[in-house]
Amino acid sequence: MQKITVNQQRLWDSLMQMGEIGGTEKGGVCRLALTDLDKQGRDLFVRWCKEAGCSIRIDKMGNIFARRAGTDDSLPPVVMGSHLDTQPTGGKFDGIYGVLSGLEVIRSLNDQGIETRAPIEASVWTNEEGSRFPPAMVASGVFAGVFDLEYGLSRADLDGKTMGEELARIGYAGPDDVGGRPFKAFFEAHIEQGPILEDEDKQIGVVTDAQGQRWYEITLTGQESHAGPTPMTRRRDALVGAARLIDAVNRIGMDNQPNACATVGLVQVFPNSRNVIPGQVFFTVDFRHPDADVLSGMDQALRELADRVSGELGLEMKFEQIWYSPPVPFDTACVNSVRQAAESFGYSHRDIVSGAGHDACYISRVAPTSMVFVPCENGISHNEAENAKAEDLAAGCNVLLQAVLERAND
Ligand code: HGY
Ligand code: MN
Ligand code: MN
Ligand code: MN
Repeated sequence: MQKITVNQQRLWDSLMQMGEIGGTEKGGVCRLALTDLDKQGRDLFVRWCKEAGCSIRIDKMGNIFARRAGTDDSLPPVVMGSHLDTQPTGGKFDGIYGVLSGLEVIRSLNDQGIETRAPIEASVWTNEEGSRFPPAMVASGVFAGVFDLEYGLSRADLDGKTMGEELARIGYAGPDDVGGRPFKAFFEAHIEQGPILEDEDKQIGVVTDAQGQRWYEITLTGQESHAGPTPMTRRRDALVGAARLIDAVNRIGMDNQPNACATVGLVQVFPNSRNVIPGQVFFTVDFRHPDADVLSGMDQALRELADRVSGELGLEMKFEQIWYSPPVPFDTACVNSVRQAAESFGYSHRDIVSGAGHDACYISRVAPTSMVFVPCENGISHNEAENAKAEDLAAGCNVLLQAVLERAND
C-alpha cells in the first residue's frame, strides 16, 4: 500500500515563514509568550488552519485547537501539537516544529483526500517555555488539572504583568473551559534539543519518557556598603554567597551523573554597581533527572548547602521551590505506534528519554501520549543557531501522520 507522506518543502517553508516573526540577526527567534510577536505567530497559524478547512477553538489559557472533522465526529480527537512561544535567544524549531507538523499532517490528508474516523486537531499550548512567565508548561498544566485556572492566569513576568492581562491584551483569552475534554491520543513532534540522535546518526527518536524537573528561586540578602572602606571581614556580600551556591549547583549536577542536569540561568544582582558590595542577589536553579529519588536527593543537598553558605556569610535567605514536574513515562501503545511507524518507513531510530520538558509531559496525565524526536544540528537548542534538516523534519512528520492515522482509525 502506497505510504502516505507529507510535503517536505511546504513544511520547511512554513517553518521559515513562522521563523520570520521575531526573527533575530543571528538567525534565531525571539517570540516570548503573549507578546505582540506571539500574537502575530498565533494569528498566522490560525489563518493557515482556517485555509486548511479547520474549525478553531481557543480556551481561557489561550490554548488553540484547529480541528479537522472525522467521519464520526462524536469521537474524542487525536491531537498533535506543541508551542509557538520561544526563549529570548530561541530557534525556529523548538515547539514550532510540533505545531506546524500538526498542520502539515492536516494539509497532507486534505491533499490526498484521506478521511479519518475520529477528528484530528493541531494544537498550540500557551507559554510552554516558562521563560517570561514561570513555570514552564503552565497552560498544558492547567489543561491537565495540575494547576487551577486562577493560578495559571496569575503567573506574572518580571514586570508584574500577568498571563491573564496579556491574554486579554492580545485577544487570545478564549471562551472555552481549559481541559475536561478527552483526547483519543496526543502526539508531540519535537527536535531532540540534545546530541544523541545526531551522534548515533538516527533519524527518529522514539520518546519513552521525559525526565523530572525541579525549579527554584533563591534570594540572598546581605548589606550594600562601600567597596573601598568596608573591611573584608565586615562584609555581608550577597554575591559571594550566590557564587558559592552557583558552584554548588554545578557540583550537585556532576555528583549525580549520569543523567543529572543542574543549571543557574537567571541572576539579578542589586544594586549591580561596580563599587558597591552587592546587598541582594536573586537567582534561579533548574534541576533535572529521570529518577524521582535522585532528584529528591539533589533537592536535599541544595537545601543543606544553601543553609550552610547563608549562615557562614550572615545572609538572609528566601529559598523557594516554585515548580516540580515528576519524571513522565509515556503511553506504551502510543510509543509503539511511533516505533512501528518509524520501522514502516525504514527510518533509523532509537528509544530515548527526553531531557527537556514538553507539553506532552502534562497532557500524558489526561490522554495516552507520546512524542516523536528528530535530530537537531550539534544537539543545540535554546540558541539562535538551532537548526535541523528538512528531510529529518519531514521524516518525523511522516511518522507523526502514520501514528495519528493509526489512532484515529482504530
Ligand atoms: O525547559 C524545558 O525543558 C522546556 O524547553 N520548556
Ligand atoms: Mn519545546
Ligand atoms: Mn524550549
Ligand atoms: Mn518544551
